[in-house]
Amino acid sequence: MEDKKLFNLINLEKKRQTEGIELIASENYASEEVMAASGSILTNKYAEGLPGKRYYGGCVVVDEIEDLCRERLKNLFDASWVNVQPHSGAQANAAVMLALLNPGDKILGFDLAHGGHLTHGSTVNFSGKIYKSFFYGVNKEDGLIDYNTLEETALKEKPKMIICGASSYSRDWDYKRIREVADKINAFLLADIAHPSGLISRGLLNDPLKHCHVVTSTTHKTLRGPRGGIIMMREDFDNPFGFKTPKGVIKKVSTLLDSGVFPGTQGGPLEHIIAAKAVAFKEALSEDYLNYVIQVKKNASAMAKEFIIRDYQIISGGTDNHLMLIDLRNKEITGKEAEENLGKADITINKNMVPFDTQSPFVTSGMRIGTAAVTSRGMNEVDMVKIVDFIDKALINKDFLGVKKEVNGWAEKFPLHKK
Ligand code: DSN
Repeated sequence: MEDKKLFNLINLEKKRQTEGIELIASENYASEEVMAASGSILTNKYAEGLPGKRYYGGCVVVDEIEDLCRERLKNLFDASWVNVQPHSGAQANAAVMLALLNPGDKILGFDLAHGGHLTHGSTVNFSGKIYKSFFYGVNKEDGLIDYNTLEETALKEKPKMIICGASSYSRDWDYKRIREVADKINAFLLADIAHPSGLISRGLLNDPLKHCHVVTSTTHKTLRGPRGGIIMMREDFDNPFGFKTPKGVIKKVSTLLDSGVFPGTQGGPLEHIIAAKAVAFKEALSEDYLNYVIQVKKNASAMAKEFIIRDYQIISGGTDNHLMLIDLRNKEITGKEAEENLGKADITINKNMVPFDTQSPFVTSGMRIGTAAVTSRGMNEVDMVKIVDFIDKALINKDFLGVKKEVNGWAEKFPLHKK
């Protein structure tokens, strides 16, 4: 190996991932086949356009790969149209907005400070700079989505697009109810299912494709694929509003979305990543993966239960999916301190704003925890109780080195990939 410096760093990161406990809710361990595809020779190929309609020669093989990927994704979510080219979830959302909105149009999304995502209208993001954004949040009393405020704001402001989906909300969504609101004002309904998409794909949570016009996701969280994005639709939502070109031709929404990705917001697709997505979708259709997502959910419930026993305050009182958001104020610890102190014990989490937080986003009052990665290593409900014990010991007793030693010895029992 020529580039010793760089590959030594990669080995250090491998050691970190192997010896520690990974609880960042948006991370996971992709399989060796997913990594092999993403590190393959396909990285050399330019393929702007779509299979059969490329702007470059030599695309025969990558056309087959992208078609295989699209078919597998359609099967996984029972979608009739998909685009597998977005480089990330943020890119997928940008493409959808570019395709369906005009600059200055109003959008209504879940507040980032309550658990939403930057690309759902945050003023520091393109979505809040190009479009005029409005927000709904959660109720202060129960931490659940405030559907009444969502409806009131939608009826008052008449946004052209309503966005549902979150990055730190532990409960399922009532897509049907939001669709009813969208229909009253003739708005597009976009669901960004980046976090729970793996659980949704195998029927463990409500199906957004049944009610939302367009659905986006990342592929590297609970879906356990390479880092990337996707866009999906079901046939009944294609062309609900009759988009017309200047010549009066009615365009299908799916055609607009394809152009939103390329040439709208991206150039050449990453065919090596598309191949890795294809591997991940095949895995996600398997019996093994179904058992995996069932266990992810069981592990999150077991962990939330144990945190509650130890007087940690879980926002909304529990979880329906793979994650939980914990308000640390009763423990007199900030999110920043928790992230730093757990890091010293080789436990990785991220600090997170809690709804109605009084701290800045750099400090925060909470921590977000997810079970997708630890479940990939084969951990079960008993192991979740052990992890909560490690966390509690590190945060409360501050015995970082003692806990780190225990964590490292214990993590050894759970290899990243099955042999
Ligand atoms: N998707 C975000 C997360 O949940 O970590 C990052 O953008």
